[in-house]
Amino acid sequence: MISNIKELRTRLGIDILDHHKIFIIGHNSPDFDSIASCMGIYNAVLDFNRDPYIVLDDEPSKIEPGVKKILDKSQDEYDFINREECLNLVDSDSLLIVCDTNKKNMISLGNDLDKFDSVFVIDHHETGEDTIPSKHSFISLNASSTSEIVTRVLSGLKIPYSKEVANYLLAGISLDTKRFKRNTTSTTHDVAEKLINNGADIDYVNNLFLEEFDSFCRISSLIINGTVIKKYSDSLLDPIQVSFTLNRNQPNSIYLKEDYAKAADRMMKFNGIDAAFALGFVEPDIVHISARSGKRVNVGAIMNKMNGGGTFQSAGGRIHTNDLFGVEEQLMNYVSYGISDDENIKDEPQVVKIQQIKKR
Ligand SMILES: [Mn+2]
Repeated sequence: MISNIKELRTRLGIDILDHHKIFIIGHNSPDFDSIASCMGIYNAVLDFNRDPYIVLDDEPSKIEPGVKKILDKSQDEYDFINREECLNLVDSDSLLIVCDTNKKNMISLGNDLDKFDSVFVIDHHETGEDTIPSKHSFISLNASSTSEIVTRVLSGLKIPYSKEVANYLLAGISLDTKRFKRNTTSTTHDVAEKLINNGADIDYVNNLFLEEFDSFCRISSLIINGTVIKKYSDSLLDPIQVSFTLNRNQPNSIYLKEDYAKAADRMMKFNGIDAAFALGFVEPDIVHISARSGKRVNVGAIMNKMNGGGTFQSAGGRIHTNDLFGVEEQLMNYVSYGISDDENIKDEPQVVKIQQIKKR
């Protein structure tokens, strides 16, 4: 185990130079600290003239909005790959650098560690039974965050980084210190000052934290202003109830695909809702549908009818049209195909061919 930053810089530099492909991974469900430290290390690898990749295997819709914003903005400059792509690229000359965790079960490559020639861990959490076996590790419980450690690596090695990376690293520190209220040392403040001198902007960082609130408000307003609930069985005590959410006042509004998924997820939390659909434009003329259900309605079957797809409880699709209400009406008519207590539905030949909704 490496015991100080100076040794970390040297060891890391040697290990990077010793390999050709450098894979960098943070913990699952990335936060500002893990993604920022991965990006900081990415810059170091580039400076050493090696090929870096950041491995990210989370489903985009499940990534926290502030982190998602960083990822979307960085898409062109960083090589983000998923676990499968990584396993296709990895060879005997590959190094894996793990940032902001030291636990096997916290990374998507936890069971693939033997495929790498060497593993290097940089972290600030306690070790335990599940700690990744690695040739080199720097785990400092005194550091406020992995971003703090990585910033010290970058400045010690005089590796240049953009003001965006400075922002993300500052966000990482700010997250793990609850805005500099916990776990800080004088080093934490020195590092923050360095980041600000390198272009980090406190206002930008604070706004990143509000991203989640923005998304919460957007989805809440979509649900409140645009949800209708329809009954699909005549059982008085236990009717099948399906919700349909779309922006009824301004149907042309464009939302993120994830917003619809989250709206449908949120509707499913209400007692008495058996299935939830959220739909609307993701681009002009492209309607996206997210469908969720419990045990009584097969939304996969319904979305198949709409030329989409998915599983019993989670499905979706896209339709090229500018008639959002037309899509909703069609969806409402197809719900009966998914009501699962009708045993015949699965074997029924698809007599009703879906009509492509015509563009008006
Ligand atoms: Mn952290």
